[in-house]
Amino acid sequence: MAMERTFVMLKPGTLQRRILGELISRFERKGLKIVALRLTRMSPELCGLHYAEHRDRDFFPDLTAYMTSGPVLAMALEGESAVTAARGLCGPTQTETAPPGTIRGDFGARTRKNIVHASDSPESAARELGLFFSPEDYHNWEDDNARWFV
Ligand code: 3AN
Repeated sequence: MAMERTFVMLKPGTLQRRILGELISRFERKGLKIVALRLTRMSPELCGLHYAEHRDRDFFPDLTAYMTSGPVLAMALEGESAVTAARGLCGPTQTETAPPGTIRGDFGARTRKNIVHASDSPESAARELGLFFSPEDYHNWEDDNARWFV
């Protein structure tokens, strides 16, 4: 296992439904360390960069409309195998069949109104973090509880 940094984004529906705090808690309770946090509104250009691999998909216009409809919360999280850990908390992409216990299984009803994003590899995490954060946004605070999570 390796220490990793990953990117998680809580999408506009999360704020609308007032479940932002509840979702942040899930990542904290897993033992992941928040090292950067930013509430921001995505532009269509940023959405195109973030979801570059989906630009030609039929759902892309809907995805862009949703992602730019309100603020998102961008998070940088650190921990052992943080990429896999965060993806596991989110659950599979198909929200309709995501298992209970995952964020998508517990809070989401439709894939097109997905409420959370988490990077799928350390390489994707580095690229996506670069779209949302500058080097000075990171806080490398001492984690006194780290020994409980390894
Ligand atoms: P994940 O978010 O699990 O990494 P991706 O990268 O395949 O999954 O998809 C990015 C986002 O695009 C999804 N979270 C969802 O909002 C949307 N999306 C993906 N596949 C579909 C689909 N078949 N129909 C509608 N929206 C989709």
